[in-house]
This record gives sequence, C-alpha cells and structure tokens, in this order.
Amino acid sequence: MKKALITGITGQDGAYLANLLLEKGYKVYGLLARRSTNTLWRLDYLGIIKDVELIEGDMTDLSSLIRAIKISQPKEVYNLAAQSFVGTSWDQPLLTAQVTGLGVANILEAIRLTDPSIRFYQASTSEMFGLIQEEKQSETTPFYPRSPYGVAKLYGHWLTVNYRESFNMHASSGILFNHESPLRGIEFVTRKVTDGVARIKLGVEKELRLGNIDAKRDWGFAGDYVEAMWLMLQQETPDDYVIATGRTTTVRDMCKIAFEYVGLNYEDYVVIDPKFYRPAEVDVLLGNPTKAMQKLGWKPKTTLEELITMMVDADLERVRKEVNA
Ligand code: NAP
Ligand code: F7E
Repeated sequence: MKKALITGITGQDGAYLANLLLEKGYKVYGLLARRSTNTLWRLDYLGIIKDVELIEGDMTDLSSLIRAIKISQPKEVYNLAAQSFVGTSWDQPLLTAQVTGLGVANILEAIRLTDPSIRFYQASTSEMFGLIQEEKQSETTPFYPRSPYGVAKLYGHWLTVNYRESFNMHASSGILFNHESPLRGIEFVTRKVTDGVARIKLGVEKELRLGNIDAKRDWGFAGDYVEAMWLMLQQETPDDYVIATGRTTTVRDMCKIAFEYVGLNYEDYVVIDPKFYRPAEVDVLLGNPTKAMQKLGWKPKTTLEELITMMVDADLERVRKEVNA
C-alpha cells in the first residue's frame, strides 16, 4: 500500500487531499500541530478522521518532522502546512517566515536525512507574482511578492527547485491560484462573503464589512486543485506547474453572484471598511494553466458560479443549524 504524509492535513487542502488519497487506496498520515482547541472539523466534515493517522509535530521543529517521516515511511510528502493568511503576515512576519518559509527547509532536510527518494510536493502560490509582470501568469513569469507571506513562499519555492537541482530529489512546486470550498477558512474573502450572505438571508446579520472589493482573483475549487498536486508526484520527472482557471473576477462580482443566488442585491448590504485594506495589495491575478493541462492532463471542472453557490448552500445549512441549536 502506498503511503503519504501530509503536513497541513487539518487545513482546507489537507482535508481534500487526504480524502483523494484515501479514495486512491493510500495509507494517509498527517502532521498534527498542537493547539488548545480542536482542529479536526474539516476531516470530520468529510467523514475521514478515523481513516487517517495523525502524528504530532510542528513545521518549526525539525526533530518532529524527522520523527513523522520515520513513523510514516511515506513514498510521497505533501507540504501544505503554512501560516497562509496574507493579512496576518504583516502582523506576524517572523512567524510567517518561520512556518511558511523556513518550515520548507525543515521538511526538505527531514526528507534528505531520512530517505531522499521520497517524492515531495510544495504548496507554492500565485501570491509570489504579487505585482504582476505579465497579464497572464505562467511558470516563466517573473515573481514580485507583495506581502511577507508571498516573500516567505518565494523562499520555499526556490528551495524546492534548489533541492531538486542540488540533490536530484523528486521535488515539485505547484503554483496554485486561489482555490476555495465550503471548507475554506472564514477569514478568506469568498468564505467571509458566503457566510455573510447566509447570515443576512437568515436574519442573523444586517451587513457585511469588506475591504478592497475591486481586487481581482482567479478562483477555482479546492477539490479540483488537490488532484493536480497528486498528478505532479505521479510524473516521472519533478517540475513546477501553475494551477488556475484562466478567468479573473473582482471581489465585487463574486459578491454579486453570492447575494443574487439568495435573491438579494449586494449593494444593499456590503459596507466598505478600510480596516480590511492591506498595506500593499495584489490588485489582480490571472493564471495560465496551459502547461498543467498539456503535461498533467489536468483541468478545472468547477465554474466560479458553481463554487460560490456550493459555498452559500453549505453556509446556509451551517447557519440554520446554529440558529436552531
Ligand atoms: P489552511 O487552510 O490555512 O491550512 C494550513 C494548515 O497548516 C493547517 O492544517 C494548519 O494547522 C497547518 N499549520 C500552520 N502552522 C503550522 C505549524 N507551525 N506546524 C504544522 N502545521 C501548521 O491553508 P489551505 O488553504 O489549505 O492551503 C494549503 C497550502 O497551500 C498552504 O501552504 C497555503 O499557503 C498554500 N496555498 C493556498 C492557496 C489557496 O487558495 N487556498 C493557494 C496557493 C497556495 P492548524 O489547523 O493546526 O492551524
Ligand atoms: O483575499 C480582498 C483582499 O484573503 C482576496 C490565500 O489562500 O490565496 C489566498 O490569499 C482578495 C484580496 O485571499 C476583504 O484584499 C477585500 O485582494 O481571500 P483573500 P488572498 O490574499 O488572495 C493565495 C493564492 C494564497 O496563497 C493565500 O494563502 O480579497 N478583500 N475585502 C478581502 N480579503 C479578506 N480576506 N477579507 C476582506 O474583508
């Protein structure tokens, strides 16, 4: 039985990837960071808590990563753990550097010291393009990160490339554009909007406070994107791939889709609050996933409309339960 270790298994992508690998017959191990509250709600939502084996550890503790690899003896490691919220990265830049940046060095070293034949996936990001240098961003577009998060991810990306070139490791980097789902953290804008729509529709809230709604993002469905991660590690040679839909939409238009779905006009409820503006903004992102389509045979399956309505439905159900509890 093929074995995989996922760091960040309690996050959005970790949960979907664990589910995918279980469906493919893998034995799935996940790194579990110690927290004072329960972080297993996503694995619970997908009904897979009992099917995965969790090993305590932290991205900042190399010894725990070595231990996790020795226990799980994986053929594949997916490094999804990160301080992943861009806004927080200005308030906690050093923590972001330690976890999102140096954490990659820790996991790559843990692999190199135990079994360098392990295949490695690094969760890189479109945030590395930041202030975009080309209208459509591909694997050859120069990077220009605009947040401490983007800077930390850029370190992880280049370290992955470097370990591939230095030690001949099967290390791949997926440059994923924004991807969302009902399991998205509540602080990210799509989920904040779909949760807000549900609360307004059910009479729990009266308004939704947002920051820069003119920002544009290339949004896809997380369930589609984890398939690309797996595909990258099934290739004979490691490489870097942009994963995106090739369509960009403003936060404003995304709001419009969400509110209209429940018969409301976003203009009646959305309030602009400068508190949510960022010190430096990524105004627009638009990915070119041609390489992934041609080499991996991957393509996005879910439209933005399908994604947002799926998320609104899930939030309506959650808020209804909350109200009736
Ligand atoms: P997420 O929901 O924020 O999940 C992050 C995961 O990292 C959680 O499981 C979290 O554990 C774990 N983690 C944080 N600090 C850790 C530490 N010190 N040690 C061990 N684990 C730690 O993120 P996501 O949306 O699933 O994204 C997955 C990865 O892809 C991240 O690296 C993210 O930066 C990257 N990415 C995401 C997107 C996107 O649009 N979603 C796009 C490009 C790249 P707790 O639950 O215990 O906090
Ligand atoms: O913001 C604007 C905000 O926080 C999207 C992470 O997964 O994707 C994510 O990073 C846009 C930005 O995601 C609010 O200013 C307006 O322009 O949902 P977000 P992000 O920053 O793009 C990348 C690819 C990652 O790698 C990251 O890990 O929406 N925006 N008003 C707002 N954003 C938030 N969060 N909240 C607002 O009220």
